[in-house]
Amino acid sequence: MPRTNETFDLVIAANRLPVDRVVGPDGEATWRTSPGGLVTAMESVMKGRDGAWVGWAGEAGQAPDPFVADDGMYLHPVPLSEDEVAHYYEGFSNDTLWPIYHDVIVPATFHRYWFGAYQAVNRKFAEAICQVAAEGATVWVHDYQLQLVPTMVRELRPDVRIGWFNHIPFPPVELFAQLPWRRAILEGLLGADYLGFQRVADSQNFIRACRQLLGLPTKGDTVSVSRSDSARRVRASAVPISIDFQGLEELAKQPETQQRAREIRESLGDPQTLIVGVDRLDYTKGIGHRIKAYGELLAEDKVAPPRETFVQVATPSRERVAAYQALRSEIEGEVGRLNGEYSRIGAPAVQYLHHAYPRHEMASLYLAADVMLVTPLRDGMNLVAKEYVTCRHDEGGALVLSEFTGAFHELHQAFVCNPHDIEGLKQTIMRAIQTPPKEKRRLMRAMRRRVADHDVQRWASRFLDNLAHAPERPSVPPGQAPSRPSPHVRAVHEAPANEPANEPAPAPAPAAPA
Ligand code: ADQ
Repeated sequence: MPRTNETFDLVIAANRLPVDRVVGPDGEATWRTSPGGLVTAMESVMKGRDGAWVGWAGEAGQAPDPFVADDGMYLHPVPLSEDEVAHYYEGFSNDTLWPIYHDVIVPATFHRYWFGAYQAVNRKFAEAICQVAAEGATVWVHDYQLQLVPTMVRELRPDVRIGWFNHIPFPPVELFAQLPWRRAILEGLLGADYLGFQRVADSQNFIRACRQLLGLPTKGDTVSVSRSDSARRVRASAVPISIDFQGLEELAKQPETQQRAREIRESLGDPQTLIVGVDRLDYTKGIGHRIKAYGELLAEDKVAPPRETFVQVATPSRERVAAYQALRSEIEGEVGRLNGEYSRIGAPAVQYLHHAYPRHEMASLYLAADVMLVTPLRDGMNLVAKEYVTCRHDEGGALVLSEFTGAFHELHQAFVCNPHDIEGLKQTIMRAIQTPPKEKRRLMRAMRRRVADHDVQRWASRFLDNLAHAPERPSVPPGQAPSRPSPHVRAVHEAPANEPANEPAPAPAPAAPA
């Protein structure tokens, strides 16, 4: 395998490079690193190491040459053609895998030529990784777009150590089995030494799929893979992602951020309760269920603008995929209907914003929100929930959190909901509004402690530690107990739904979805 002169001990591969193309006043394009959780985490693990990032720069056609970003990170773009973007990214990744991995909330689309493009692009990524990986390097592959990469890299470069992390759920075998390419995907992943998932249930789903669909022996959290010339064990476990607690809390504490939060509230007419939802406009996020519940609360006069004001931020997302176009029409139609019926001049029932915002504006919005609605039907983690509690250094606010998020398995003091249960969701929203501030502060304090102790830097170092020791678990140095119980030891069947201090045991969910 040919290598460039520049090789690195740590190689990150993700669908997107952490950069945005910026065109200056002279018309010249430059690339600027886009701040984000993953970048912060990778910066922390790259400190003192030689690191490179392989990914697509976000525009079809020619890619820029490899370059060093402002923060010193070496970025190696993988060019994708228009067809590759349409078939590998919008098609197979977002219209085949995404629905299958999210409980088939919308039907998945299967096209053999999409899978062909997925294979070809995964090969491009594998080759780019091998070009920049030094002898014996650590390669960390991210997410569902690159599931064939681990085996492709192993075949080209048996000297490197390969880890893969799934940002989204891994589906139960009954759903995964629908994929015509299920064997290829599992075999692609099994090229890794270590596979990290958001929840215990996700890693168990993966291990079960290997056993049932490939007939491979499994024991605990490992899968045995033997070929004529080699026998290996691959370890899969949960290592839930987090956010840069310190960085975001600092931003939320800045006087300008706090001032902006006050301005937001004032411009909304200083409501008694500001209720906020912030999501990518995606059918997994349960935005429609939330709006339905809120509409019924308006109809029943339990909430009324401007006393209660609801702001829904829906970030534009995957706008060329048909299911997302349909979702946008549906949500915007529903918001229009509620506003037509329940708004008064100067007091809209729902304030709907279809925009992306800079980080400081998001932090101000979080600080302004008395109640944050996080109601996905299925979500790998949901960073909005963690960002919200991180910004609440004043210990104010209340988090309504769906039990179908990864975050639910960590933030036990949230006001827990099943978004399919519209009646239950309405009651939970009302409880979040009405619980006395002192009690809410206690709950918020506990959630903040959790995120502060399990931040993104800790996530990244845990992942790399697991990868370095795989297929064994990393051992704790003798005489030194782990500082806190690992988040991933909580198995899903332990039913944390019943645990939140503020929640009575939930009633059984009604069978009919919304
Ligand atoms: P996403 O599905 O994108 O991520 P999420 O975890 O909530 O979902 O992250 C969204 C991010 O976008 C947050 O950092 C949020 O602040 C930001 N954001 C949302 N709306 C915005 C807006 N209008 N303007 C600016 N920023 C906005 C996938 C998986 C998740 C998993 C993450 C990380 O689907 O389950 O938590 O990866 O692993």
